This record gives sequence, C-alpha cells and structure tokens, in this order.
Amino acid sequence: MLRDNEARKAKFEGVWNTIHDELLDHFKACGMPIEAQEWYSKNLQYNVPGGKLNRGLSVVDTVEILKCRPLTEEEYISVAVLGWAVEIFQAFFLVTDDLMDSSITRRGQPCYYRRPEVGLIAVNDAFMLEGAIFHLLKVHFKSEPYYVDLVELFHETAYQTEIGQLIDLITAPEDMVDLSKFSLEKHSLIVIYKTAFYSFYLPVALAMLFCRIPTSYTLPGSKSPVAPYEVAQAILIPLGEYFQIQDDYLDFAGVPAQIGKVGTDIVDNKCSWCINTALSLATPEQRKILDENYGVKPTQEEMETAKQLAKGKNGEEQGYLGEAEKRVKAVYEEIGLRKIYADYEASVYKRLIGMIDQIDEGAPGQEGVLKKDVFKSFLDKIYQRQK
Ligand code: GPP
Ligand code: MG
Ligand code: MG
Ligand code: MG
Repeated sequence: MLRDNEARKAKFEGVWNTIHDELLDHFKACGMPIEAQEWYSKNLQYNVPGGKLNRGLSVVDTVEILKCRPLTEEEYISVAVLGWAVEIFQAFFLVTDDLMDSSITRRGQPCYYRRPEVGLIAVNDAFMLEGAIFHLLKVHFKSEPYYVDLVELFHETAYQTEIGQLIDLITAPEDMVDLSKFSLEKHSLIVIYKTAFYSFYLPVALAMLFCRIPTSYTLPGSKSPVAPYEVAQAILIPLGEYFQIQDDYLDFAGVPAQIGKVGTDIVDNKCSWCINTALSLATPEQRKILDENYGVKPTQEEMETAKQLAKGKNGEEQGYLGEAEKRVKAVYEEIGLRKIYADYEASVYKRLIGMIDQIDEGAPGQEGVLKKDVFKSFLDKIYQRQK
C-alpha cells in the first residue's frame, strides 16, 4: 500500500500487454484476417492505456485494503483484469464522447475518430471495446460465484453513465448558449450520472465483489445489519461529485502551470459548478453579463494576440483570455466564488469524514467487511488538491 505511486502504476501497466495479447489471440482464433488484427490492436492501444489510470488502480488499491494484506501474484493479475476492464470501459465512453462533442484532442493526441482512416468506424471500435470487457470477465471470472454480479454491475453502470451523457448533451449543446437550462441541481445530476458512478462507485464495488463482501452482514456485538454496497455508494457518489466540482473550480481558479492545462469551460459553454453557482447568486446586472459573454469564443483579433503572446516566453503557459471570458471571470470574482468554494470544500470534507467514521470495521485484520481506509485514501488524495 505504501509502495511508491510510480512503481504501482508500472506494475499495473505491465498487465496490459497480457490483456491485449489475450484479446488479440481470441480475435485471431475467430479467423480474422491480418489487417483486422492490426486494426483491433490499434484500437486497443490508441484508446485504452494512455490515461492516468486512476480508476483501474483504485480497484487494486481497494482490494489490498479490504484484504488487509498484499496480494499474491495470481490475485494481482485477476484484480488487474478488473482494473483494466474499468479502463476499457472508460475508453469506450471517451471514444464516443469525443465524437458527440466534436472534440479535437484527447490525452495529448488527436481524438481517435479524427484519424483519417477511422472516422465513423470509431463507433464500431467503441462497441468492440465494450465487448472486450465482457469477454475478459467471462474468461477470467466465469466460474466465480460473483460472476453475474460483475456483469450486472458493468451493465448498470453503463446505463447510468449513458443517462448522464444524455442530460449533459441536451443541457449544454456545443455552440448553443442558453443559461436558463443550467442549474446547480442539474449540474449535480449530470455529474453524478455521467462521472461518479463509473469513476468512483464502480472500481470500489468491483473490488468488494472480488473480496466476497456480502450484500449484508451483521458484525459481532452489533444489532443492526450493514448493507456495505449501499454504504459505499452513499459515500462515493458525493465524493465523485466533490471531485468534479474541484475539477470545475480548478478550470477557473487553477494555475495553468500546476493543472497542466488552460481552462476552457467558460468559452466552451460547459455546465460547470462555477457558472451554476454564479447564476444562483447573480444580480440582474451580473446575469446580463453572464448571458452575453458565457460560451463566447475569442474574436479573430484576440486569437492573433494570443498567438503572438504564445511566441513569447510564457504566453502558452499563462493562457490568454479573450474579453468575453475576462468579463465572466470578473463576475465570478465579484460573487466571491473562491470563498464559496472554500466553504463548500470544508463542509463536504466534514460530511464525508463523518460518514466514513461511522463505518464499523470489525476486528483489525478482519476480511470480508468494509474498511474506513478504502474511503479515507480516496478523500486524502482529493482534499484540497491544486491540480
Ligand atoms: C466525458 O465528459 C464523458 C464521460 C465522462 C461519459 C461519456 C458517456 C457516454 C455514454 C459516451 P466531458 O465530455 O464533459 O469531458 P471531456 O472534456 O473529457 O470530453
Ligand atoms: Mg467530451
Ligand atoms: Mg461530453
Ligand atoms: Mg474539467
């Protein structure tokens, strides 16, 4: 558990080649021609392994915490298959999301659909990524008593994420600014359905199934039964919402050199926590400024200035704000968004710690029950992050 992050990541990445080869071997065994083999391999390699791997790694971390001991090599491989299944799941979403959002780049390279030979074949390639998840589950877990639970969990989480994607798409269409569609309640729904279920609950619930945590248990000395999956969800969903609110906030207030990107939510008309909070507090005058400037792209002239600046030393790192974006940010400052965020962060932290502290862990080292550390380790990684 205390192994250094780089080594943990490298070990997890090491299992990817095995999974890739296993998928390719099955594909070959179906008699697929060499050009199709190459295509499938490229689909997998282009879309699955290049991310931060946080979701996949959290399956491994959670199993280690729940088991209260390091994993055997055999266990590690099985858990890593579940972790990579989550990463493939994410790739399946991102390939299609980039098409729906007409995005340009992802993970520092052109979006997959924008490769000239790919185009709309990306839709089928995304379906194949989804198919790969269930193929892997069958090969590795078919004989386990919790096999159906794994399959159901992926199906249910896909459905939740698709529901979230729908409300995201119809609330904030690209290039159709209508702030009357936004609200903090909708923001919360979008974030929970589009991100929190698959990014936070799914990895932990997979780990819990792997560790044979039952749907209900009563600890010795306690009268009331525990429903551990419900407890986990009750903590992880608000935790996921908190994580996305941080992401939205850092898009506005983060230092580009620290967060590694220049925020684009204002220009891109994103249904972000910042705009929703501002809308909920704006005076009629401020509301007018937001309506007129949110989602407004920089002018041609401003783009030229930005290019010139980028040639200078810090231009690119500093980012360059068009006038419309500056006006929106000025309203955010007037409204006191920084203080509102700091207060939110303090209160959500307190609420989550309170929920985590109520977990009864049973005896030290006891297997098959929830552990506070599963949630504490998530929260510690996130709390007051600046990037
Ligand atoms: C990325 O969100 C998309 C998802 C988290 C889920 C997509 C779900 C589908 C059913 C396809 P985004 O578009 O807000 O973020 P990004 O900027 O990463 O594209
Ligand atoms: Mg997108
Ligand atoms: Mg999207
Ligand atoms: Mg963001």
